[in-house]
Amino acid sequence: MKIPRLSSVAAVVLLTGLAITAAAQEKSSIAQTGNTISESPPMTAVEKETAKKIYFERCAGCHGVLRKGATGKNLEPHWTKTAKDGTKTEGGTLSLGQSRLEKIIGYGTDGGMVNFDDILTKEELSLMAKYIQNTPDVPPEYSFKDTMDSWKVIVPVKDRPTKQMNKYNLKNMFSVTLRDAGEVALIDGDTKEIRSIVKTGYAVHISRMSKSGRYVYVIGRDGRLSLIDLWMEKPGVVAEVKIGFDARSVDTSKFKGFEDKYAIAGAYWPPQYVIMDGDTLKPRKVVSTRGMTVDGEYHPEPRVASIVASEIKPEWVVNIKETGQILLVDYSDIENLKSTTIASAKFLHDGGFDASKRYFLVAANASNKIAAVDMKTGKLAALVDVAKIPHPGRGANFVHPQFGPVWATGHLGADVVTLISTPSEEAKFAKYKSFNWKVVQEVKHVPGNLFVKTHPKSTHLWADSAQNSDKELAESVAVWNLSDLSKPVKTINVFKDSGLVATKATRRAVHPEYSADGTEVWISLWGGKTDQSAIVVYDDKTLTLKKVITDPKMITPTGKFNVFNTQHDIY
Ligand code: DHE
Repeated sequence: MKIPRLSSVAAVVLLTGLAITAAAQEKSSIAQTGNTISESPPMTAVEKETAKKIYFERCAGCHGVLRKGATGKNLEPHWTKTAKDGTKTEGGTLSLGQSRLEKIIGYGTDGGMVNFDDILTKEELSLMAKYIQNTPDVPPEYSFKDTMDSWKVIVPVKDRPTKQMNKYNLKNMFSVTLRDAGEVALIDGDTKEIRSIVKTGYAVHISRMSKSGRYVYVIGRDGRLSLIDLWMEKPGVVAEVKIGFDARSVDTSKFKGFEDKYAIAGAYWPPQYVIMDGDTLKPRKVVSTRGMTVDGEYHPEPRVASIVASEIKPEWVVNIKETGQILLVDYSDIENLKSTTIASAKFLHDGGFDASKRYFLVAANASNKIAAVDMKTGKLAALVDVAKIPHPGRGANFVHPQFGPVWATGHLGADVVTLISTPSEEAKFAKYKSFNWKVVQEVKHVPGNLFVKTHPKSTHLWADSAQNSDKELAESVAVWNLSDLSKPVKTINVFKDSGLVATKATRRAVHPEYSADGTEVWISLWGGKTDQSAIVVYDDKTLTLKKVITDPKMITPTGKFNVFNTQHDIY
């Protein structure tokens, strides 16, 4: 299956669908021996600089800055340069060489590598093929001082409102990622009006809410963290800090007594996390995540993937992608920081809580596993084998008619939604105990699923297929009735419903998100930077179209974060 690019202009486009299997990954880390490897193709300083920028923006997300491989394949020169004698590597896939690399980058592969022939010129394809046969550039480190120097308070705490100054129903506000614009749109969930468009980091990624729901934390792929105060008459950015050169995750302190006190953000490069004051983003601590993988090998680039705040202890779960180590970082005394290291499986990515919020379930995506951490005991509760490349987003929790409480994950690389039974302390669920941590059902879907979602008040499960190579499937979502998961109750072509003018561009239907009261589902129609995009709102009960929100400023909408649901981890 050739997986298409996510967005024609997205800055960092390679997604988890590019993953190779754990077995192949294993092979890719074995140094090639015995072959005589050719010299790296020469490049001028200008060519190198250009290629370095393209690599960082478009390739590093999956392959890693040091090219050790994670979701994408290892791209170190011993794999990419031609073997002079033509002998094969242990994977059988011979070191690649210029012409083969150009083809792979241009057209993609069946293994999941996306095609770049329509965004990179022929010259750029050739340049990138040369570049990855050369030794990787090691980007600079980013110190506590650098973080401190980047810190800006735009509106000091003393000048901020002491009560909500606007009349919006903040609970039902949505913070919407406008990915390629480097902005978020704050959209009123009641009126569907855009209340504010706020400049944030480059290729902005996710939003998270403070425990009180007053502050929105937005992280850009360039490591820029923006703090938005929803109490201002016109909500806007009140503080900013750059936590590294490349980042994906952020959360805040949610334990009783620490509400809104701290924020934490995780960097891909340098591999580290930063703890800050919650209301000003003043940096307090930078902690490196370099260290040993669960297999006992040193890794120089273990990137910080998802971060989530526990509500039962003053702790954050910090998932380290390449090492497969899950850290429980205790923020009760940040001067004397303690953390627990839990070994799980490599290539940790995204995840969410079970319904009781005692367990955090995270995808080890290129290992085809889900790891569950018990937040109460601070131990690994389970490591569950699942189908290829799980990608839960935050997952979906509901009570299965036959198996009791389950948590659902979709898959990029398989045509199922997996349901895993989760423990419950409620007496009425005791009868399901024997199913706990087992895959109890694989619901038939299509590959290329990025996000699944339901709501405690809903009777439906929604799943997108945004990464499917079929245009129609990429533009559609499937909905199941929770009482009968044998087949979708409806497959909705969101693009057709939107009434947007059809062009060659795919408008991917991505990331279902509920309104605060659980009655509506919002879905982004994600086109390229110059295509008209929209958010399409459905009535969750009748599964009928309610509203199409579109605006020239709505450029590449992707993730949508309802304030109340994000604040309380409702999914
Ligand atoms: Fe994401 C969550 C990493 C590409 C939309 N994404 C996450 C998380 C990580 C991650 C680690 C979990 C954050 C957390 O919970 O703290 N994403 C990555 C990548 O490394 C990757 C694969 C490639 C890259 O180079 O960035 C990538 N992600 C994308 C996209 O292209 C998506 C589809 C569109 C976009 O806006 O960038 C995308 N990722 C999202 C969304 C979430 C997310 C919407 C949050 C889901 C939620 O419901 O909370």
